[in-house]
Amino acid sequence: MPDYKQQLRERLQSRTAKVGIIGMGYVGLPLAVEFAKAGYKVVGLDVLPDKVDQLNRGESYIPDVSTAELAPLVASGHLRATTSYDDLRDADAISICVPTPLRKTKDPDMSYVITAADAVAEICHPGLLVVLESTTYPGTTDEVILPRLLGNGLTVGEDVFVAFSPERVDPGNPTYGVHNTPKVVGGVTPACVEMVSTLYAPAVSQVVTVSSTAAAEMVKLLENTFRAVNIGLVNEMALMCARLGVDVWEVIEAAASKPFGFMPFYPGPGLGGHCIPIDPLYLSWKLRALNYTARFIDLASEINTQMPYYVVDLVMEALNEDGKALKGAKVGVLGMAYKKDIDDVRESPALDIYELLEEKGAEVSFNDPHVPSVRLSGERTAQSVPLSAEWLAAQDCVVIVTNHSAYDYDDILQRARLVVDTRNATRDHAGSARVVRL
Ligand code: SAJ
Repeated sequence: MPDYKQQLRERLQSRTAKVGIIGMGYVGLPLAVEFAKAGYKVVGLDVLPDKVDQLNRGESYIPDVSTAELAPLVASGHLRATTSYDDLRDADAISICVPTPLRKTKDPDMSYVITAADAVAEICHPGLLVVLESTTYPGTTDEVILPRLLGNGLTVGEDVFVAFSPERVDPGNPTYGVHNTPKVVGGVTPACVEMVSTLYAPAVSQVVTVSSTAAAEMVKLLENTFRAVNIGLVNEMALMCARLGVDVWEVIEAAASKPFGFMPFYPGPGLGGHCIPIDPLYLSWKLRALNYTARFIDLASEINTQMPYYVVDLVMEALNEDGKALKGAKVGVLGMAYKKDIDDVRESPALDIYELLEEKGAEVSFNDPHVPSVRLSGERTAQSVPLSAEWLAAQDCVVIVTNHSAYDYDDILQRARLVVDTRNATRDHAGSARVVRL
């Protein structure tokens, strides 16, 4: 019986291993690049032929991966892309980096993970290491991935190795990337932990091992639930400060002067992105199946999802102060992306605010320097309008929903007559506009 663990260890340590990455998105592509830079031969699989063709031309479509960085790796043969799982048949290790969204019913959509797991099971062979990176509920690796691989009569920890390692990619982060963000890993057996640690060691600054795949799955959920719950707390602080007539932004800034035991979060128009609004609901869903209610997660989600309605109420009240009804008013939204200086509108609260304003009868338009157009409900689309003095002056109310750095807030306050600022973006700026802050 060959010693598959020793064979795999040698291939990984000598960098002669072939590594497959399933899903060449904002997680898979940066990981593929770091594995290729570490010396592995990397094959990235994606279902979109255009992406595969673009990658094989050495062209990047992910802002965090430059073409200048990608092209040499493709030219040297260390990185190539494919749409066929046949090209992964001789892989020594495979990382699964596919989406884990929510269904409309707010339940986990595991279809991408299951499709990938079934495909890997078809090509699974003795000596293969399989790592799930997609954010998911504790138990997924052991309950969804592992059984599919063992169907080949393999023994985990002896001739197949299975692990979980949460992705920690923060798109647009200028400081942290795959190479300098510690990588948490958990394996089904100690041998699996050794193999996954050996795989990642040359590609990342630090490997952090935990005792099980469930612990590794839970690490990621703690990280993002921590954010969602603290954002929910500070959003409720904003609602309470409004009732108290206290400036929540001043309170947070002063609290942040405490050098220990405090971490500032900031109120906003709601919770956007493909991580923070979604990951905690994977955890609460799993716990419901275990007859436990994750109260903090549910309460934070309730508060965060009602923030767009609160913003629309602020607009309505601000217009009312001017003797105007929201119905028929011109309202200009500044920023549709879910956070500043990015172009991603997934789960963006700006979309909710836009449509809620429309439902109230307002004449709504938006500007976002990073988002040329957005898709609205009912297959409608809206285009970003040029940020002109005329457009600003023509609005009965301008709502700052995303505080992009590209905006000239002095000019906005000079040109607009009424501004609802949901991000405290105008705190250091002045103009003739009346400003209402969250
Ligand atoms: N938000 C607030 N108040 C805050 C912080 C964020 O309202 O104090 C809002 C943002 O506007 C956005 C949403 O919450 O709509 C999520 O913002 P985020 O800063 O958490 O950014 P994300 O969604 O890009 O989160 C990612 C996550 N990275 C991974 O999952 C690997 C998260 O773990 C990172 O901590 C986060 O980036 C980051 O720190 O930038």
